[in-house]
Amino acid sequence: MRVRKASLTDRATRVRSRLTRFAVVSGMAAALAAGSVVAAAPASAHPTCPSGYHCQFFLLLGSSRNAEFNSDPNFSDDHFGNGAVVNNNSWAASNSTTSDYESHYYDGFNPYVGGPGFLFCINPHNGANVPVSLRDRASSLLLRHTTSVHCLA
Ligand SMILES: [Ca+2]
Repeated sequence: MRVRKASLTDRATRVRSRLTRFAVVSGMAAALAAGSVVAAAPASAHPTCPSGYHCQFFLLLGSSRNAEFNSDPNFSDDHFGNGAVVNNNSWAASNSTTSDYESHYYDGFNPYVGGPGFLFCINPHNGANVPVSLRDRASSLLLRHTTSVHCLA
């Protein structure tokens, strides 16, 4: 009974967060259509990602955030500022490394160099909103020094 109640609560929370996302994205689309917002790819780490950290965002860059100082093999115990779990739930990422580490994101847990599940990477001092096909998939973070991998930003 307890488990069932918890799972219903989780489902309700998820539905609410989807609705919130829909409202936010719809609002942005309307603003874009009205020409009141200039869309531009950020050329630097997002200012809300603290120096030395690798950040994931619930919605677009600058929205509710989680910051990691090191590689993290499992996002299921990490939460955004709004309380939502980070695992399979992020739409954007930013890299404020102070040691030239690239942020490499993977679909599964316990990633390793050359292993399966690589989704995308973010170069030092950059940030990006993740393409729709890669949203809500990142489950872990692997920091790598300068690689030849083509990153989102
Ligand atoms: Ca995943």
